[in-house]
Amino acid sequence: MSYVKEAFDKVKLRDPEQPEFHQAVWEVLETLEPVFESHPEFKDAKILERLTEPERIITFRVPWVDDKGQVQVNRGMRVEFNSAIGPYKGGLRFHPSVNLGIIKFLGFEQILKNALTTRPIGGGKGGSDFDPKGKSDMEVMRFCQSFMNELFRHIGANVDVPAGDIGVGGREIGYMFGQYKKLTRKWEGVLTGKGYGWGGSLIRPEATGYGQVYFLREMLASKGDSIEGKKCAISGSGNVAQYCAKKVLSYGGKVITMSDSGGYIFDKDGIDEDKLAWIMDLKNNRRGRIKEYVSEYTGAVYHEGKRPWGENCDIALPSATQNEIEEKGAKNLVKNGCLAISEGANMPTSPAAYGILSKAGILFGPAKAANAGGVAVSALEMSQNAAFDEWTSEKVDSKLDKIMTGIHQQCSDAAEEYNQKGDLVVGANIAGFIKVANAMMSQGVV
Ligand code: NDP
Ligand code: 2IT
Repeated sequence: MSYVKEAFDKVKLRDPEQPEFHQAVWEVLETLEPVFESHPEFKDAKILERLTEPERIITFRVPWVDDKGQVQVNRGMRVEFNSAIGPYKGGLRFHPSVNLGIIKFLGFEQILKNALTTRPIGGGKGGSDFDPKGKSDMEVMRFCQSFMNELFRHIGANVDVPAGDIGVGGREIGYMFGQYKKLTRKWEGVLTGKGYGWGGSLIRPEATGYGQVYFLREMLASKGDSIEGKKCAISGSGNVAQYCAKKVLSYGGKVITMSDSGGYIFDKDGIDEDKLAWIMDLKNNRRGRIKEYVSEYTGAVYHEGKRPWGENCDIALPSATQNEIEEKGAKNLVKNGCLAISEGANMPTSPAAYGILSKAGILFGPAKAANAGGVAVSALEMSQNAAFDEWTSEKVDSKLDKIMTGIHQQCSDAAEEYNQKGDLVVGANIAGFIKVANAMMSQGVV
């Protein structure tokens, strides 16, 4: 049996009930065999075995009182996965589906993603099975404060720096930051994605979606093509999807779909700047459902319980959640002549779907490269906080653009070096892995 398969079997055996974690690990390990041929020292140092076992896992009870005076109990967790190249860094997800396997998959992805950003940040992830949907602002505040009442012991500006993910945006980061400050008496860059004016970086809200589209631009440019005039199917309508749509529009692309967990909207005339502003108000302020779009824009159609991949599009931009492109969706995308996919969500493409897309030769930007813009600007926020400085949007955006262009280059170069030219999945895995493995080699067995 090959070394990577053996290492993977051990991972499965140790935690058999974590399918998403297994999927994330295997998607990486299956591409690393050639690295161990040229670097046998990584095998001797058990880098894989160490990389797949978190340095530390913290789980805790989060009790809080709802608006009716009832006591509620959720579970909180933080997986401090790998600190070889910097403090643990990665988001917090609040969603009823959250469990340890999901947080471990996200934390594992984050290690390699963060390495690709070229910033000194290690990998971590956390969250809770708390569902912010339908909760009042005061309920969300009480939950966030209770969550931080335990988490504050484990984090710090140079230790572990959480941020947002599904269900955690500016509002939640604000409440958690306030509680951290009250408990520790420290104003420090312990969370990123803070509000502008109290330590938040300009362009952080935009960064993941913008970065996803900069990565797409680079993939298309490598084939002499561009975004202009392309029909883009976007899933999700949260933070990543919104700014992905905005950047597509600025490059002259046409956005034909957006979605939420209820279904998707198709607008044949395109979702333009004004319609997007309406969606952003719906989602960020009124906290409504995407189906309300068709009452406002009557030319559009709502498809209940469906995902947008059956629509005829040139480009697919999955920006909602894991495994949202499955076999059927992938077959439809191929059939309809889709040219490129840039992943905004983490692990949105199932392994079977990826097999179909890759066989068809569709340009594919994997999440750990294509969505790294968010965490990259988080690292820029940490730099600004550490220096008590504030940069202009132009400065942050231009750094983001350079980082994304650089990540595309790193992935292309690594794929070529390992004789798999053009395979950005292989390139992202190898480039990220080698950086972390070298750091681990230098630091001894810890
Ligand atoms: P938000 O909470 O802002 O938005 C999430 C969107 O995805 C919503 O439209 C939501 O619909 C939809 N969604 C969530 N879960 C499901 C589900 N199970 N099935 C269908 N739709 C679902 O989160 P973000 O935009 O921040 O995150 C989106 C994705 O991007 C995630 O995979 C996240 O890990 C990834 N990501 C986020 C980064 C960031 O900086 N925020 C950085 C890099 C990656 P509904 O409102 O109905 O739940
Ligand atoms: O998946 C991700 O990269 C994020 N949710 C952002 C993490 C961060 O620390 O900004």
